[in-house]
Amino acid sequence: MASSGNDIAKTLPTGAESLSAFDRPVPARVNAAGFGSDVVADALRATDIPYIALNPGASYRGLHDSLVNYLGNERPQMLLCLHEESAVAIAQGYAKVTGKAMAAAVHSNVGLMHATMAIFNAWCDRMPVVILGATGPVDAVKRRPWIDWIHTARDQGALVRGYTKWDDQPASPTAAREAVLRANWIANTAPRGPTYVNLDAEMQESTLLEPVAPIDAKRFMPPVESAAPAELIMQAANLLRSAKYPVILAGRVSRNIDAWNARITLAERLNARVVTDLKIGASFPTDHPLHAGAPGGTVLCPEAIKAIRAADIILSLDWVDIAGTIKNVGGNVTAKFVQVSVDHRLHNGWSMDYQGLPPVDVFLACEPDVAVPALVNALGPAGPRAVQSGTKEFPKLADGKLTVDHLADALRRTIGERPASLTHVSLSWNGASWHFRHPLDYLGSDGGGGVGGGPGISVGAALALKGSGRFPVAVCGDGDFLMGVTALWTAAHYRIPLLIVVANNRSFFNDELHQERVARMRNRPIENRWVGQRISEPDIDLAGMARAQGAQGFGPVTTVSDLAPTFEKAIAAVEAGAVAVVDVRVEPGYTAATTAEMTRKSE
Ligand SMILES: Cc1ncc(C[n+]2csc(CCOP(=O)(O)OP(=O)(O)O)c2C)c(N)n1
Ligand SMILES: [Mg+2]
Repeated sequence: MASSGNDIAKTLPTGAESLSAFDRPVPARVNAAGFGSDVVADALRATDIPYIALNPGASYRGLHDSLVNYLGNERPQMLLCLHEESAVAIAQGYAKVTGKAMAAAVHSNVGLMHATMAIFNAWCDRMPVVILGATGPVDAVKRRPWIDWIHTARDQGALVRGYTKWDDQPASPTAAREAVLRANWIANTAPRGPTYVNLDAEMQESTLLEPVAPIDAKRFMPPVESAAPAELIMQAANLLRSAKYPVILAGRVSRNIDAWNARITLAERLNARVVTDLKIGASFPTDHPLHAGAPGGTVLCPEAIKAIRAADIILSLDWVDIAGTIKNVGGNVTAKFVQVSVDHRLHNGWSMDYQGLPPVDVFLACEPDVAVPALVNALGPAGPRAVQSGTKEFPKLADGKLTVDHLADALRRTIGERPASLTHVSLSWNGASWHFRHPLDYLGSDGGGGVGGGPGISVGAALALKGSGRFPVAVCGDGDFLMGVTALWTAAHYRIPLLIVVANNRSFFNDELHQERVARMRNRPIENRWVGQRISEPDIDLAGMARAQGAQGFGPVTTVSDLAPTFEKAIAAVEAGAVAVVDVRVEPGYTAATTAEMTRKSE
């Protein structure tokens, strides 16, 4: 089973075909590379990257010309974005579905500065993105006055080096070709992440004195697989076999359905409770009897806490934060740990997203997709075991005020039997309100906690899902939606169907809870928690903002009874090819467990 990326890309339409009607340039009848940037464009095509999301800038006008007039705006096709943050977020969302990198191009200095949060999100989410940037001529003599000087910096890559896997500033077209291939190779090799190539404007615009020698590009981007030694697999299997109360922490895994089924086989073979995490994409069927409660975000559900506390052996499938989880369940975890991960290869001195150092008894340095079938094999067959059953009920809906649970309930019922992908959920989302039964049912969170990523990530995911028969739907907080809303224009322009439902509590509510907690700790009035947080007076017309991007806007929906009829209309619009946004005015509030955790008086 391939662990690098997954096979979804093979089963989906290439997308490039479905968008090829848009933004067609007149034929430029250029057959041979004539400039440095033509060589870069050829290298990009050799990577098979179908799209390059971008916001333009003179620093890469050479490359821009090559993409349009040399490649004819296909393979890769440009996706124009209104903000660099959405360009990179779209690439992140695309990778969440396909497991593969798309490209994003950003202008020198300022464009890269705009892109940084999205790059950080992709980094923490371990999603591959090939970012192309540029610099004014490195040779100062060649710089245009003023603008080329302000948009040139020494070591521009330093802006993003702490949260990219690799960066380069190649000095010649041949070196740039190598840099693009290497950037693509490194981004797509586990642990995946963004890479950055800074293209000198002068190098791009230089005339080729002679053609660069052709190469077989595929040979420079070999697929890389890691496997754990058989002896360690056996040690892990022996530990797991001896377990009375095994727990699997199902973390960063691929969207591959065979790997999904292998995890079910392993859990059933061990009779292990399985814990999943809303921070990352679906990793185990949440309505399986072995799934412990509902998937949590920062706060684990009581069933998961109980299972982890009781565990004697814990198998982490690249769980995002083992040490933090131990802390969150009260610290008294006596289990032995088997860790399956290659994440340590990425850790650096700048970003601490590697989390606390966890105790590990057997370490399998490979991807979970590779380890799980090997463990199943090593364990060998076993008789049927009694499968424990947990409660899998959807949240009870309170009468009266419209809550996020009402929103989720009506949305789930209206979507009905359609295969749907939740491309994003709000911070207020209750993990119990939706079952994930396929790796594409849920794509995980923004990764880096960067609010504003939701719309762009969802557009990128919807792009990858276009034509797959899966219905893309996002639930965004109003704060998240407002910061990223202009990403919707890109979806509208390229006719990428997508439904976004805004859980609009008219507040940056997460931080109201933080202010409440501080007030409790300091014995100050909690009534003031809303000041500097509420987004009202005036209320923002979210449906109007959607319409302004070329999407269809619905709402505000203010009553429970209006939810389903409005969702029906919005779903019909999306099925007819539109981008639709439904503004739902929800009562501010998080799940009881999250609220209790966030507002407790003690540290
Ligand atoms: C770029 C960025 N700015 C600020 C924050 C701090 N922050 C975390 S959650 C949050 C509120 C988000 O509001 P919304 O999306 O409406 O979700 P809600 O908490 O209201 O459900 C903020 C401001 C952040 N994480 N990222
Ligand atoms: Mg909000």
